[in-house]
Amino acid sequence: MTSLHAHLSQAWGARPHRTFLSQPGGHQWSYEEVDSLAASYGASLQARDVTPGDRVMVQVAKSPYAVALYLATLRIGAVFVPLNTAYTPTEVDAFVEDAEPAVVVTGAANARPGSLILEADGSGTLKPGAGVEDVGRSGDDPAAMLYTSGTTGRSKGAVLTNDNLISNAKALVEAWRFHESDVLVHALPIFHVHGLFVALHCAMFTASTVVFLDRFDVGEVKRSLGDATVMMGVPTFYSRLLAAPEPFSGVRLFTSGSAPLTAATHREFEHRTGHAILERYGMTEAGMITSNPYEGARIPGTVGFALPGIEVRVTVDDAVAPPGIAGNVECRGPNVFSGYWRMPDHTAAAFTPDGWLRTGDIGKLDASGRLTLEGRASDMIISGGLNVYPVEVEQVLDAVPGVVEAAVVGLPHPDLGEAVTAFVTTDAAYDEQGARASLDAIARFKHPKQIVEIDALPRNAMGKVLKAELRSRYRSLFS
Ligand code: MCA
Repeated sequence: MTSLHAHLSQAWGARPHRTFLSQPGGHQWSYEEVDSLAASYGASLQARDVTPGDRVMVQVAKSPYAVALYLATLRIGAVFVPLNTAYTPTEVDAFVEDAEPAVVVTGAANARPGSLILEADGSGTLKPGAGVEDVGRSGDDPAAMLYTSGTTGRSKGAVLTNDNLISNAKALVEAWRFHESDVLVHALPIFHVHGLFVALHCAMFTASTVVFLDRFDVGEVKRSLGDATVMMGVPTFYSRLLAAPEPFSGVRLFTSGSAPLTAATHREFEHRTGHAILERYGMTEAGMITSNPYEGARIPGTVGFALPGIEVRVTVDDAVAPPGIAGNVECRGPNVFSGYWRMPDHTAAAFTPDGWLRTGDIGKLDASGRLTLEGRASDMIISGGLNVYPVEVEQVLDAVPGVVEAAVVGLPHPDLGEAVTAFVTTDAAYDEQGARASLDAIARFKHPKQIVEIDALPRNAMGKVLKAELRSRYRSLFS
């Protein structure tokens, strides 16, 4: 029994009638119900000639039907490729070209030639079929591929195996003491590691219940927390909850990740609710890597210790750094992905010669092994838990008539943590409306919250744009 689906179905096998996805004011989906829908979707995909190892690309609204489609893909041994629903057709074209999916499933609003349609209410052209038996998969076989953007602007498909996902889920269940009586408030999207693998897998591996919300709505989340024991969120969730906090007395665990949780938010949340948010750290290529302890001090500004079975080290100039010295954070373990899809050079570059994954983050370990992150090696921006690579936005702006040069940075933002901000030098042909129109080629969460016209971009003697100087000079733009 090595496939992820085999592990999951064994976990809920003894309690098939237990509520899996509970939609407030809506239907309560049992594990059996979701999984038998998955078997039916699996048959439909097989009828479209989807075979093991084929990619199933999915850009659909969050719904129980979408969860069933994920499980269907696992059941037939295909590779699940979820996409952010905010991606534009132009962005999706690039993913389709790269992944060569056997099937693309979208909502009607994002329909593309030949795609199957699945709406949030289950309607569309993806009809349940007769049912399907699980296709056996080994632990090394791919289960999912998630796209991460890169410093070059070209997206890379991170291939995650069955074993990657199984081992990480088990580590989290153990570290966070997940158990069958947990009720998890789920307000995250399900096209990223956080909402799909961290949150849903913890629930599925323990056959516990998920209060399944379409999106983060602060009122709905607060109501749902009344009957819940766990919530997982990005820091923006917590800063929004702080606007009107409550004791949330039934909740045993709040976790935060995908972006740095400020020490101020951590302390304020603890002061006002009594809960010390447990911050953890991960990345698409490795799932979850470290976590603050369930028992023991959750120290604001730190991301805790390596999860069970995972090793973390810090290196400087290729040598392992002693405690207290900041350097490159690297990790190793069964959680680490198998590589980037059809990109052997990028895959090789992602690992050290002795096989550790280079996370791209800068941090330091203390003598007890607790990790503190200090920054990122790249200019990547994390806005509301979503990664944005400046080069992607700069490429669009550079092509706008009237833009001479563009530089994009993340600036501190009270709600989103960092806000995408563009600095442009312009000539007479520039108008901001035209620039905004060009940005429609990329997802709206990547659009600069402000485009600032300046006389000249600060540069060093080599002519390189000094982004740190822009960040420092304009750090109060959004405060
Ligand atoms: C929405 N908008 C954003 C963002 N989200 N702009 C910048 N950054 C964002 N994150 C824009 C929309 O384009 C829209 O713009 C306007 O805000 C309103 O959209 P809406 O959907 O109503 O926004 P929201 O509900 O306020 O969403 C904010 C959010 C959401 C709740 C923070 O972005 C969110 O759920 N983020 C979580 C992302 C996540 O799961 N990340 C995990 C990936 P306009 O008005 O111009 O159209 S990272 C991961 O998985 C790693 C491995 C890990 O460690 O976890």
